[in-house]
This record gives sequence, C-alpha cells and structure tokens, in this order.
Amino acid sequence: MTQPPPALTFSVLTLFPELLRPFAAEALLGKAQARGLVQVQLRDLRQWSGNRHHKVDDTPYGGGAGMVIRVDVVARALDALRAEQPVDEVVMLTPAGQTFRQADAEAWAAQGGHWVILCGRYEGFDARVERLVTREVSIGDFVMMGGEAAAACIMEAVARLVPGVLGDQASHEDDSFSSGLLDYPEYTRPPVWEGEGVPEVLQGGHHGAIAGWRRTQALARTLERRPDLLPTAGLTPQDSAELLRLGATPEQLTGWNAPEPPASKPPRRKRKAAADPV
Ligand code: JD8
Repeated sequence: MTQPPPALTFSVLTLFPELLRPFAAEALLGKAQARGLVQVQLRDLRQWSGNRHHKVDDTPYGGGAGMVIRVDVVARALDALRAEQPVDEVVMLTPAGQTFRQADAEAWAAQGGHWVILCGRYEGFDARVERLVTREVSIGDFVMMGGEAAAACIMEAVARLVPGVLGDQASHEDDSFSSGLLDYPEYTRPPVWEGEGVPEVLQGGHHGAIAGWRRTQALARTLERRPDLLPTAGLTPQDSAELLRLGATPEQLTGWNAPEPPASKPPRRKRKAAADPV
C-alpha cells in the first residue's frame, strides 16, 4: 500500500538545526511524523552560504551592533527547497510580524501543504528578505535571540490541529482560545489535599450540573483574568446573563470601551510571479 503524503510539511531554515532536533523528534511532533501526518525538515541555512567559511551574515549598512543575515543566502536556500518540493508559504519569524494566534493555528492546519519557516539570529535578516516571504509572524511582544523557539511553538500549535494527530478530536473543541474562553479548572485525586477539597459537583456524576458548573467557571476565570477575550468569545445570552451576575459590566461584554485589538487581517504577501518577458 502507498501512503498518502503528509498533510503538512514544515521546512525550517535555521543556523541552529540541532536546537530543534529533539523538539521535532519528541512527543506530539514525533508521533505525528511517525504516522506520516506531519513532516518536519530541519535545514541548515549555512548550506547555502556560497563560501567556504559557511558565513551567512555581514555587517549592517549604516553601522550599528551585530550582524545581518544576507538576502542572497536566503534566496538560494528557498530556490533549493523549491527545486525539491513545491513551497506553499514562506514564513519569516520576527518580532515585527503579526502576532500568531489560535485562529492562525487553525487556518494553517486546515490549509496544509509545504510551509518554509525562516528562523533568523543576530540582528535578523536583510530587509529585502521581505520580498521572498508570504508572511511575517511573531509569537508575542517579548524579545528572543532568534526564531527557533518561536518555530517550535508554532509547529506544536499547528500540528496538534492537523486531522488525526490528536487521538480525541473533541478534545480541542473545548480548548481555551478555540472556545474563546479560558478553560475551566480540572481536578484529579486526591479528593482532599492540604485541606482543599475537590468541588462536590464534580464528584456527583450529574453531567448537566457538571457542564453548567464548568461553563460558569470558564466565564468567571475569563472575566477575572482575561476580560479582553469576552467581546469575541461568542457568548450566548445565557453566558452574558451569567457574567453580569458575576459582576461584569455591560461594556466588558461588548468591548465598546476596550482598546482596539491588533489588526486581525494581516498583510498577506504571495510571491509575485516574474513578469513575462516581452
Ligand atoms: C527572530 C533575530 C533577535 C531581532 C534584535 C535581538 C518571533 N516574538 C519574538 N520575539 N523575538 C522574536 C525573534 C527574534 C529574533 C529573530 C524572531 C531573529 N532575533 C533580534 C531584532 C532585533 N534582536 C520573536 N517570532
């Protein structure tokens, strides 16, 4: 029997493939690859340096600290990957990118195909690399030393949503951020620990009562910790009534007074086709 190709392939271009090797091999990603659902290829950018010293960076024009990764090196690497296998998306990881969210993980997993992820180091890439990519992504408003840790986060978030990767498909329907709310609290044995018991309702086996308690807990925790999520959480009229009872203001449910969320439609670049010669 011939196997279908993986639904999703990540080719990670990095100066430190060994940083990501154990991550790609372990747990979720390892199993998904073993089952042929997802593929992770780690590719050393130095392979395309074009010089015997494997040097891929140079000093910044205009001066300043640090080094910048050369655009010609990245272009050669992408050409080589394309010659092996058609590429659908090229993602540059950068603190200046659009923030990666659960909605993006869902969209990338549904789209599938071959995704190249560019991980920079040092001061990042020559600005002209922007012409070679379809997306620029950040994982959040904090500064890291390079893109590898961000690539690990993104690959894990996307791979678990590829059909068949998670054993229980229902289990990501109640994920926080998919439901739009934070998760309700979970408990396991022992039933009492250091004087703190497990809520009685969870030990009663009344499934309706348990579902109602969990929804209330998810609403209360979201109101307490992440009220910014409420306006887009897809609240039912019953949820809204419950939140008002929990002390939410009507403004917190509609967000009319909240700061603007970041733009949800990022500029999305597809590589421009070469102009036809006349
Ligand atoms: C890629 C180089 C380091 C970038 C000076 C120190 C993502 N959420 C995120 N935070 N940081 C990154 C990230 C940082 C990177 C590179 C991603 C490549 N650096 C830099 C510019 C300024 N430093 C990130 N995704």
